[in-house]
Amino acid sequence: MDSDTKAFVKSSTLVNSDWHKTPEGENFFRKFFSSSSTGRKLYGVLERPAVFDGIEEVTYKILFIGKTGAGKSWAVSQLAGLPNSQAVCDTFGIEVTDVYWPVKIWDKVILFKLQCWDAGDSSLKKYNHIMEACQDKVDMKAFVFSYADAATFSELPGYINTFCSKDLAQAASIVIGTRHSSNGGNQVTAREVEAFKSTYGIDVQSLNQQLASPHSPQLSGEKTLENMQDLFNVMNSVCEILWIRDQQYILNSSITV
Ligand SMILES: Nc1nc2c(ncn2[C@@H]2O[C@H](COP(=O)(O)OP(=O)(O)OP(=O)(O)O)[C@@H](O)[C@H]2O)c(=O)[nH]1
Ligand SMILES: [Mg+2]
Repeated sequence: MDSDTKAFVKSSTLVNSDWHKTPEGENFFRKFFSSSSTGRKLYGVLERPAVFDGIEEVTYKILFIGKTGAGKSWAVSQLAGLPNSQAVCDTFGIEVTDVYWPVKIWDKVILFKLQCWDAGDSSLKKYNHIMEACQDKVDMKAFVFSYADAATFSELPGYINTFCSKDLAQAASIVIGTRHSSNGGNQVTAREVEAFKSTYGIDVQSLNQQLASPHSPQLSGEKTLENMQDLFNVMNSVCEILWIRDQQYILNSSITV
């Protein structure tokens, strides 16, 4: 892999990861959660969250990459709070889902609009125009594997080599593991994940398979917050990595001016 990719690895804690537990954070997050349906507020193409005036909004394109069945579509559903279908179904073509997520960086609240591009693995490999559209101006590559399927993990290096080509050198990277079980039974071990992290220098975050419960995710109550902790971990890491990448880009530009 190229050295540019490693440069965007999360190296510090800029995002306040416990902000949603503070009165200010909880008040803010209430605008993004609803007690009905999946718990999250969903937005149509022309809609956006009602947020306080003066909040900075930043938009990024994230491409989800991984073997078929790894859980790319499932992961996007989780991040967006969409209702989940358990049906096994390859994604045909490209699906783009907008996910809004507020974070507190130092003393500033920033609203991230993440455009999640999810193409079925077979469509991505088969059609050049799909590959080109997905790679165009992408800000982050989210490599996905399933803890329940070791092959999805062992094939990650091949995907990383393919997608970390020169054209995508400016894009940041993260790895998201789906179907993580806290009670053991994972086909991919914590030790293998740690070894992967130190070899590739890419942050690895996990989504628990129980996260999909349609009745649980309200933003109040200890148990509910615990259920959603992995969602907060993934979203905060994604935003932080993108933020660091931008700061490094600004720094490098100002040095060369
Ligand atoms: N409960 C649960 N189901 C999961 C998880 N990850 C994947 N699935 C299910 O596994 C199946 C395959 O996942 P998808 O998200 O469709 O796989 P994909 O990576 O999008 O595959 P392609 O579109 O073919 O490239 C679906 O039925 C998902 O609902 C998980 O962490 N928990
Ligand atoms: Mg899919």
